[in-house]
Amino acid sequence: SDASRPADTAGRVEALKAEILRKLTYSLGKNASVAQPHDWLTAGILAARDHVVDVWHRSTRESYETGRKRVYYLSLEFLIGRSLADALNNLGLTGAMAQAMRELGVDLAAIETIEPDAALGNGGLGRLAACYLEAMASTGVPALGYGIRYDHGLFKQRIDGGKQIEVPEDWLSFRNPWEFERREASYKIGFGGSLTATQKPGEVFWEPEETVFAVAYDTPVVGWRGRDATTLRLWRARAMHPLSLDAFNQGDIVGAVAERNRAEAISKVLYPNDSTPAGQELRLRQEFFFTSASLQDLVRRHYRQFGRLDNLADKVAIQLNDTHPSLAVAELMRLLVDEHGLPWEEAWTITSATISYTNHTLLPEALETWPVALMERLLPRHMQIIFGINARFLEEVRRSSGGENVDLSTISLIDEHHGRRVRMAHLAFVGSHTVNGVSALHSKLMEQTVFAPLHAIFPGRITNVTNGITPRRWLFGANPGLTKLLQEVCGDDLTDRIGNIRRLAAHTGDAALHQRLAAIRRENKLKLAKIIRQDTGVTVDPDALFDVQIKRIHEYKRQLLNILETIALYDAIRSEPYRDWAPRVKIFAGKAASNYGTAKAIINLINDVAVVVNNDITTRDRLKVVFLPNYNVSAAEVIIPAADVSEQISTAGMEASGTGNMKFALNGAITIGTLDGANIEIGERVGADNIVIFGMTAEEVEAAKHNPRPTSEVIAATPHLEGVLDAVASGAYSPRERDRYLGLVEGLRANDWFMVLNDFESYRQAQRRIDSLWADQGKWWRMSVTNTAHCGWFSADRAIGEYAERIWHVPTSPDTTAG
Ligand code: DL6
Repeated sequence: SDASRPADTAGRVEALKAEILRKLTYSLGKNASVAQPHDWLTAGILAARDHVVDVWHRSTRESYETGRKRVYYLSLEFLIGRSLADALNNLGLTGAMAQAMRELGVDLAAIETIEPDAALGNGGLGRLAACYLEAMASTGVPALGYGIRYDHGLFKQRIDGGKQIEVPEDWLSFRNPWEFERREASYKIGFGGSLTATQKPGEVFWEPEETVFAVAYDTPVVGWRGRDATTLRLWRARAMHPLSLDAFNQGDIVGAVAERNRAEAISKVLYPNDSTPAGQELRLRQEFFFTSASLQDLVRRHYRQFGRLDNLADKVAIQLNDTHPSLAVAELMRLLVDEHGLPWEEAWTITSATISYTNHTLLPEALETWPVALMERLLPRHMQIIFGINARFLEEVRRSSGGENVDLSTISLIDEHHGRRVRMAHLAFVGSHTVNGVSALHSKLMEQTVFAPLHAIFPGRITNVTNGITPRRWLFGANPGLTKLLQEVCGDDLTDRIGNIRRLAAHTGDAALHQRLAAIRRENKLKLAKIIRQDTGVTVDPDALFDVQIKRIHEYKRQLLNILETIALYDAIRSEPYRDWAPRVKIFAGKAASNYGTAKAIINLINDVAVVVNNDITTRDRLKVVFLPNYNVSAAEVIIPAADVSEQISTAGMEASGTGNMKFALNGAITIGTLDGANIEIGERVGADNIVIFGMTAEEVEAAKHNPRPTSEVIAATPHLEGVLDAVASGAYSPRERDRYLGLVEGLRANDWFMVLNDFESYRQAQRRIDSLWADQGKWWRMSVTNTAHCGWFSADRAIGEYAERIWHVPTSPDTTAG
């Protein structure tokens, strides 16, 4: 997967050695004889970074000189993971760097693993943003990602007595060698205060009560073969007055730094809530902080370059990653009207021609709204602008529809039902030229449900761009063994044209290929088994089927369904121990939001079941259950290439897309899944025989919610279910606290909102289908090959190509997206 040319390797190695030693000596002030692993890591990163910077400067200069349209990707989350291996791979320097380090007495692979994960995100949404920045760099789309430089990313998870313990994450403790602080690029961000109308109609002077600085930190992101680079610009909050000397001199030490603490709290920590809006003032301050800094920055850059703003939409595309940055609509209006004196109508035309919005969830509890009163207090001018947008919008609808057939309360930006709140998704929708969902099903449901009234007014505004993943990190980087084999079969240029992976389909039945694939998988499983042993103390058999569910813990993702079925399997093995059971290792990993009690109880249950199952000698070589602590990007890179089965079992209609599902399938795991999100599209591509689908459809779920079948009836009609629920509720898995799961089970018996009971039997049968498929290894590997062969389409390059063509209207370089 290394893009380096063998011919110049020797020269490169020598040059890299010299660069590393120079960094070690002059940037870190260390002598090689006393350097610690961390020093070597930093020196290696700094050496690699120089190469990235060369690309970055060329790329930025080129896009500036040609005046090309640029994409600004606003995201409150970027879940990056580690960067060194990825950057080296993209630069084609992996081999040379490994050799250079080796000659310096250092093991590159070992030091790569001490790079901390940059975990500035919760899950899929943040990881998607990271994949897209890399894919834009790989497909020649000039782009800048804007976000927050959190001092502390997503918490670290420890498992203590089976329970999740959250520990603060500290990725910056050794500083961040990838970034450049840009003190000169700092902006004032206002909060609160008063408004005064100026002489000019429509223009308002806002005098904030509080002002903080946003300071930029830039990280270059290099694309494949080092052709181009994009920028990740993260904002850090700083106080205007870091210290009050007066207070200090009067002995008020705490008061002296109060302003500083309040200001810096904004970029202190990532909100660990996944799919639920955090109803906290600090969260709103974070959203406005990074949105305002980003817009001030891009407007200033544009104005400096072109000296005018009427052509903003020709040169700038702003993509809102979910509703977190949707204040961009109001902030861009404020900048254009109040700061640049444009008339409202013109400003509105520019704003809505520049902004587009991606929706990532339809869960009603996850749709952001903010109380009008809070907005008025914190952002008085923006609230006024939102009222202005809303009044014009509603008036326009009323006029054009003649006031008929439109319930204005459903489209208003203000929800009047729950104590006046601003609907952020409505704001983003109305202020955008295009709104996209992230899988075909999700986009269809957007039209039919949450956005139906707006869709009726703006038909054609909603479009779909099914998510994608970068094959550089998730195949070439994470699974070098498979990549090498794929290059042999599909051609060396597979890494440039992921579409060529389809050539593998001609070899579906090749037994020799199956054997080689099985050997590669086994190696990957051995590596994972070692980590499992280190982290959980459990020994697992690499020849067992590795059945994996890794993602945030959430009721709709249904880890509970998985563990309940595991219990049923455990019971079945115990009652017929002499049957020929396919040995399985059930692998779970994922974090629960710290305030999400049910999700934490599910983690606890999985761990409790693991203790019982793993210590039972009857089932010992047939079933193991492990919960790997502290799931993150780096863990996923080891787990995914080792998976035989990929669990994608969300309640249909609830998982917007999923991206883990794509990574597993590309690496050859067989999906067991519902007809939800992108599972459907994976199924369409690999064919119904090569995926194991079960459960209710989204329509059936919807119908069942409106007309629920009594859970007692469902349980009575489902074999094994009562026994499983009883065991859990009565403390069979929590003997020292027998009622630990009483609430969890009672909750299920009271209401099966997530269709865990309803889908149980169908899931159980699907698992038994998996067993029989596994028993026929020839068939298994045919399925696996088919999955890999047909999942190149889920490349982030394809997704970025669609955004570029249909939403941003920017060209991509044709050679990378081809195939
Ligand atoms: O689009 C990326 C990712 C999807 O793959 C997941 O299906 C979806 O759950 C996730 N959405 C969120 C929503 N959070 N908020 N707000 O994380 O987006």
